[in-house]
Amino acid sequence: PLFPMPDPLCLVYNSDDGMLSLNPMALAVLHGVTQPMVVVAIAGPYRTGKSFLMNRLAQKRSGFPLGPTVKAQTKGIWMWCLPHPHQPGVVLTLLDTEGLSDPHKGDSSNDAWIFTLALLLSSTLVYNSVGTIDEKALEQLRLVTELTERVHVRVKDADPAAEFVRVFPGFVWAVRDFTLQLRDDERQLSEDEYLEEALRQRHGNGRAVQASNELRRCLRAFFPRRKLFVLKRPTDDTKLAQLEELREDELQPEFRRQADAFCQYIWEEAPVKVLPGGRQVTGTALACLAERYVEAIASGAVPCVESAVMALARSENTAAVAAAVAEYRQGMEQGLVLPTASRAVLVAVHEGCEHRAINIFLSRAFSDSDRSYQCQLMVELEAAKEEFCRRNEEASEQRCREVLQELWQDVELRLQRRDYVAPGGARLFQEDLGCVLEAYQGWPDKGVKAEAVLEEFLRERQALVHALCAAEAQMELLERQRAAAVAEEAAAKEAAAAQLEEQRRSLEEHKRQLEQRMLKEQRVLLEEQDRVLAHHLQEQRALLQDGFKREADVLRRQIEQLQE
Ligand SMILES: Nc1nc2c(ncn2[C@@H]2O[C@H](COP(=O)(O)OP(=O)(O)OP(=O)(O)O)[C@@H](O)[C@H]2O)c(=O)[nH]1
Ligand SMILES: [Mg+2]
Repeated sequence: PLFPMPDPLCLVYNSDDGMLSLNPMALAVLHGVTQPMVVVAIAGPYRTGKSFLMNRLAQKRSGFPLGPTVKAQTKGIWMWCLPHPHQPGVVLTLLDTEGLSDPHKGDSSNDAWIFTLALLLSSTLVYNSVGTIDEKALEQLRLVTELTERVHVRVKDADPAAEFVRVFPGFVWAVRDFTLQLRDDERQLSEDEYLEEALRQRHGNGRAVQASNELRRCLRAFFPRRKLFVLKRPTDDTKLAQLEELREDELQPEFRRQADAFCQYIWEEAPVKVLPGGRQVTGTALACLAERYVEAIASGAVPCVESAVMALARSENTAAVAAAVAEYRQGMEQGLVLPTASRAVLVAVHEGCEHRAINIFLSRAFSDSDRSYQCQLMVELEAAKEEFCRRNEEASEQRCREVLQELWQDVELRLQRRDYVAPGGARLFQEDLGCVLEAYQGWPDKGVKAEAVLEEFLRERQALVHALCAAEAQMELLERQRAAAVAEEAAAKEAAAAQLEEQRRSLEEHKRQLEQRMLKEQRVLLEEQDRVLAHHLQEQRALLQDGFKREADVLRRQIEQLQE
């Protein structure tokens, strides 16, 4: 078993020449996790205690390696999948990333891609920095303003930034070694008030003010869910290098309180990662997304959320069809004893299995807007049903032949003894044939081919009777044969009508379940839309209040577009 993971694994390798690639071992772990995931990523300047904080989220003393020197420790993106401490059945996935702005590296584009990946893969992004939220700290986040060049939400995107709010994670800022008091002149400030204050637009026309205002605007526009935690230094300088070896009670009480509040918040509030449209992301899905994004970056393209989700949908929907058909087959195998007394018995079992199969398909499939996968499912279920019908007929044919064989034994014996050639033989034959037919009629569990097999059987005996020259007997046989043929024709007609009716019912079942599902999807989409609208409106009000009319107008236009 690969999950839960005893130790973190590297998920994204970052080679010395700046190429990103995925670790197949880590992908294998993800592919095996079918539960929904809360994905928490941490990013920020190098050597600022990111890995240490992530280990606390994992409730482990060690895990993500720290390294005591100034040399950057974490490379690429590391992953740790653990059972969620508060939500049963949910997996908490921690992503620890390589620190930004390592002076030994000097490749800011590579930094930006790692940051972008952490952002795209997580449902909550923790940005970790040291000191305070001042101009310098904001400057380190400059790559947020360049995200439009690094992320496309839709394949065809006129205004990529307008869509970010739909897909971006929650934003948690952790400020480490925070030494100031949270006060604004005379008033005590909460951490969140401090963050909002730091993100308020500043008046002034200088280049620097404009640039930092742009960053503030982006942070507010892209991340409607924001939260700040300040943490004191965990211990005094002399012990910092051996943090991992220290007992919990050797850490500063204030740091422990703050770090605990941070962890509680993440465990309680960080949401399960969802795709646009509300679908929960499992480990398998996260692996697919990671593959798409890294592939795009490695090929020099801009990762696109929509196309990654579409690729995921294709593979999920194919799997959903396969799972639904497998469920159907298994249900039929278990529910049927072949041959069935009638086709209706088979159809009743079929309808139950079909219902369950459609359910399984709809619970897994998504973004099947042209319903092509559902059509494929219908075709495959119909083919599977036909196969069961065929097997049912074969079983019935075999059973009927065996029954006739057995019942005919005595007649065969008399034939060999030439009993029917003697005077009165024709009458005797007639009587024996009557007995055989009566016994056949009364025989149970012959299945759907009872009439057809009987007719064939009698036809085969025609030549024999002819040879016996028993005219009477031959007439009798012909009469019986005609009757059997009529019965068979009637049965065939009935079966055809029943089959039409079955197909109609099957179509209705697909339609009914689909309609229910579409109503639900529509509701989720509308809710999503409302959230985005509410966020834009709130931002617009805030901008107007602070006297930023031009920026507010831009948002107003976006709002109008959305309302359309
Ligand atoms: N001053 C200070 N040091 C810390 C804190 N947390 C951890 N450290 C120490 O700082 C050093 C680096 O910690 P890491 O957790 O590896 O930092 P990181 O941000 O993951 O570093 P990179 O992966 O190299 O970017 C270690 O020696 C830790 O013991 C903190 O809150 N304040
Ligand atoms: Mg680290």
